[in-house]
Amino acid sequence: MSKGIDLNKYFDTPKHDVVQVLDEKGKVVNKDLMPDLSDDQLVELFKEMLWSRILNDRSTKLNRQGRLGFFAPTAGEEASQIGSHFAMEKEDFLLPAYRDVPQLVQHGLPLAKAFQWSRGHIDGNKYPETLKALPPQIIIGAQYVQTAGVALGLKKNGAKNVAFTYTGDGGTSQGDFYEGMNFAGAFKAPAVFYSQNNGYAISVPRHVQTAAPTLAQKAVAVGIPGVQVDGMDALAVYAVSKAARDFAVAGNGPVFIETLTYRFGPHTLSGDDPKRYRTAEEEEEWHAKDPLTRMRLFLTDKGLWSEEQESAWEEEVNAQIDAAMQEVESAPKQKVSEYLKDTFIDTPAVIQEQIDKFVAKEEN
Ligand SMILES: Cc1ncc(C[n+]2csc(CCOP(=O)(O)OP(=O)(O)O)c2C)c(N)n1
Ligand SMILES: [Mg+2]
Repeated sequence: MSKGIDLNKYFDTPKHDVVQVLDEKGKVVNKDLMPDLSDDQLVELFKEMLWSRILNDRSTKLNRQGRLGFFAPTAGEEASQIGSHFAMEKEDFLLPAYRDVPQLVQHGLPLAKAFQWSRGHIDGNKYPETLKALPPQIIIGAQYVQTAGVALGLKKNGAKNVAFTYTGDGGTSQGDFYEGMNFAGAFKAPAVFYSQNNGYAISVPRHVQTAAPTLAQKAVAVGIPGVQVDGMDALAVYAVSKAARDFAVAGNGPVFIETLTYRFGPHTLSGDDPKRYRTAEEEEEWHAKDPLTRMRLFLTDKGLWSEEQESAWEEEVNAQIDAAMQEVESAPKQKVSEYLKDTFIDTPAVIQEQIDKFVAKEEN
């Protein structure tokens, strides 16, 4: 039996409050943290969130009609996704995961490209030169390592810009998660790492995923700040993100942010049924925290938003989506030969043979 050392005393969880600005009724609960945004900016933030919800709903329908392919629902995560992106500058670099298409489009990716990507068309991965972003990462955690590299590059080039990346709660169990944050921390690289904790990695609940009481505390091991924020509160997410960006640009190194959020829909539209692992009560509890509801109440209370404005904006967004879809559906179909041509700089003979075979087929 061991003597003198009580390991139970060595469990350590930093005690910090979850950052919150708005409560569920849209009331300001923390005036000191109220971000410095003009009325126009507050409205813009809400309009982007609403845009994201409409895009979610339309993408779901388009997928069911067979007009879109892969889609990872985003409803419920608007404060986390749009609130964080709102703190990004155009020249900042975005490294998203598969659920982060809304931030990508807000960062400058044409919506039609996002739809091409969903449909598996290679043109969906060909980005405008000016867009500082990589396509959505499917390999869980890989974007954390890439972000460390991008951020170090920004630092070495003397850019006053930051790399922003996102993973989920499940992503924090991957080796890449630690490697990326450790490297960025060691080199004081300007990065903001997000874990959007929506409670589940597909069907695996957060508490089964890791013994760590919070995900934010995973930052402690690599010596960088780790902040837990109410991920249903866009103003809180923005406030923390803006502080993190300022911190990184000032040369203090990276920040890790855990947003406490929820996805209202399934993991993806490829066969997941959340009813098999979530209760209706739990879903109701989270719907009561809907990020759109509290922002809408907040703005309406300030006289900045009305039902008429909302209907007009919905119409405009739907028209944007229709136009992007029309562009995609009238574009030439993907050719297998094109896809193969893009795989190598110097095409090996065996691939050339396949290209020739497909070209012959496509010409018929
Ligand atoms: C390296 C790797 N392992 C497994 C998968 C399969 N996979 C896709 S999504 C997912 C769950 C991720 O959950 P989380 O990180 O919480 O993100 P969320 O989808 O909830 O946003 C898994 C295991 C993958 N894409 N990459
Ligand atoms: Mg998750």
